[in-house]
Amino acid sequence: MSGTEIKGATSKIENIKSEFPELNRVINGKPVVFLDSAATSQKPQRVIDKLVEYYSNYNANVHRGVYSLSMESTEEYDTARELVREFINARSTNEIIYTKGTTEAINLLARAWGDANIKEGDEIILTELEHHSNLVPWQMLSQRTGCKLRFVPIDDHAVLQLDEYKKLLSDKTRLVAFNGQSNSMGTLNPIKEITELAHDAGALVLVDGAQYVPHNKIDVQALDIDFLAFSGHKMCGPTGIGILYGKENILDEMPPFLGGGDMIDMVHYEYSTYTKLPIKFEAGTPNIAGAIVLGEAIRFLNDLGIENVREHERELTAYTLEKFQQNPKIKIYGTTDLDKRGGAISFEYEGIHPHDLAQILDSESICIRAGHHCTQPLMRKFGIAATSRASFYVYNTKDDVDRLIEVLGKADEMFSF
Ligand code: 7TS
Repeated sequence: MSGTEIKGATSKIENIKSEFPELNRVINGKPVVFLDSAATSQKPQRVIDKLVEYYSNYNANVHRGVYSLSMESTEEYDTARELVREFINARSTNEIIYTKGTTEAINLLARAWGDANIKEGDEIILTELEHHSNLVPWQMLSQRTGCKLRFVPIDDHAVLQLDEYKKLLSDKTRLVAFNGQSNSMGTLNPIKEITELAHDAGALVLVDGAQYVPHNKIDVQALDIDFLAFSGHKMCGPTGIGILYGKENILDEMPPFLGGGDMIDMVHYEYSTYTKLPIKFEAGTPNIAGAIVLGEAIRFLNDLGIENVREHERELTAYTLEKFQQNPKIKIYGTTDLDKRGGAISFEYEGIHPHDLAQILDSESICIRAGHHCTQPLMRKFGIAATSRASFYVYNTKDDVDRLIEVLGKADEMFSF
């Protein structure tokens, strides 16, 4: 049935599960239904093949060798950077820094930009919706410098209160850092509006794009954001590779983050000078395979069309919310306005602890996440310790949602005694 289910809907993405080997697994006699893509996505065969191709054919260090293999690996590595540039519409590949992931990208920024530009009395605005990765590095910066962190509040539907945001902005604001899409509540935040207001106040903007970039079209020039962080593994790419985008003039002025090989110009015993962007921020042997394979993941998403990805998930989200709303025992967290949310749905099933629910679902090979989703302050705000979360990606189908609903029914029976 899966495959035919999506037909008739407007989604341009047919069932592509067969391209994802792990989704063809059957565990305990049940086909895997993967509903935890907010944590990490599955990988299509062509992305896996690219990893094997790299290690089988042109494994060699980049930017060092004069021999053909090194030139081949360097060319693939640089091509991947160009693919990333194009994907987010950056002006230049100098603006694309390879990192380990979103977490490292934000830490890089907090260290390199933060330490050089932030002083006591300055303010950084975050939101109540942030993942720990976009909280802790700024808390650490605040401890080092004495700057103050302020938080844009959310309403009961986990939507940012922009009127309150406007009140927080002042001539003390140096940076506004927020996620494009919440991993925990699914909220899609108005990037352009938040950015314009920040710029009017003279502040820079960082978008944590870990959940936004894999699912939505992003154009860093049109949005005029100063920094963007995202991870390859949530967008069909490998783990251990991510991106920090930054406007070239700002990155140029920032001191390096890590010191070592490659990032230097001249090294003396007592001091060194540093090379140009983007290598200035890429000390040591980078994750060459990761970068090249991320390039293949981007080609895969380009072939699908990122707008189609968003549309596909929007349909699945609408379908799921409709089914959830028919069951009075399910409490949905976050907004049900499809223009304001993506495909990560946090919910609570009356009388069943999220961890118990996740275990029951697992016994039927349905993978969802239960916990605080690395948003402990947000959970506290809602007066809960955890939620259950189902999150979608390109390979999910309405059949997946039907199986989730079916097993939720079974769980309900088990707990109704
Ligand atoms: N920011 C957001 C909004 C995220 O959702 C995540 C990971 C990160 C930052 C960190 O990304 P990383 O690749 O550096 O780890 N989110 C999740 C999640 O929701 N479940 O597991 C990881």
